[in-house]
Amino acid sequence: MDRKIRVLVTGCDGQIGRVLVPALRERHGEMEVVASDLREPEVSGPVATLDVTDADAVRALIAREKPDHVYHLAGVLSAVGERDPGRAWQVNLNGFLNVLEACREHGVSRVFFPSTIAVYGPDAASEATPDDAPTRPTTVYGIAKAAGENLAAWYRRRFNLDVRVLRYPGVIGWESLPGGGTTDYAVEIYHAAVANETYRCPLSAERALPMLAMADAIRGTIDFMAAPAEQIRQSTGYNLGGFSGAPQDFVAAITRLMPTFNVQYQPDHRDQIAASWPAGLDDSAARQDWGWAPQFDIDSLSEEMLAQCAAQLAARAAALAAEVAGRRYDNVERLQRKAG
Ligand code: AKB
Repeated sequence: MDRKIRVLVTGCDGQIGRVLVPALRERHGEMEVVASDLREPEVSGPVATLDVTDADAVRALIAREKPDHVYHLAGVLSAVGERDPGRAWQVNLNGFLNVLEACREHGVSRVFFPSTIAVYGPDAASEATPDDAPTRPTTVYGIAKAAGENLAAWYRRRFNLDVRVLRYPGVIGWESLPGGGTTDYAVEIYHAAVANETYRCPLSAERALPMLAMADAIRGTIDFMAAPAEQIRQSTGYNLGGFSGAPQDFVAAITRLMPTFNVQYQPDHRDQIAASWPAGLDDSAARQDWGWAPQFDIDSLSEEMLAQCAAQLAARAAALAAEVAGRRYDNVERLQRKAG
């Protein structure tokens, strides 16, 4: 365990933050990792409320906590961003600028910025898209993230601030739910399957996108931030590849284990967003430079997801049964007291 590093995480209650914070605490020590979010964070340990669009608040928190590393996860995802472009821009770009400025002023040594496959647009090669493919995104989310990547590069050049950028694909884990993204379906589909529900899929059956298991995303992020600076040779951001999957591939992987699972395709605006993104990534630069290697494919991930989502559902059902039994017992007691 490396106890010498103090860490601040923004957006800790998001899909990745909920899993990254415990992993960072395992590595650096519980008291060394401050978890912040817009509202009082749900995790225990050192926490703070932080609106990243408030530059003074960002500066004050960084001055107080004196982190060595900042993982800036606060962000608005693609589907929500298209509905509220002003907020997406405010949070995803201005929020990042506030964090970078405060980090520069207060001597933070390393900053992590989560970018995305949404920085690519229809002009990039769709299969095995390399890191240096053109970034001409067609969503506000992608535009703000591409600007954020360039801002990170500027802070590296101008101030020698070690800002590291990964381009995440859709991240799939059972531990937390995504909110407002185009790739959310790839988590929701497993929860629907174990609940024995028909899943209404917002993407068309054959719409392939790059995907990654949460466990791989967390390990990759931590390894990336721990890599010696001389191994990081990126100009903008590294693709973090896992596998390529379309809704029909997830359905096939699920029905191998749950043959009665049923899906209805009802493509909506998210299908259009997905159509502008790559189907698969070339992540050879990350593999070569700092040893990235994902472990899950769609079948091994599906086994894990179904087992874990089913266990969660069973635990929720057991908790509900205990609650109902408790209330019944209280009611019987109350009635008995009333009667006697
Ligand atoms: C989204 O769907 O918006 C995100 C992403 C791919 O960046 N999961």
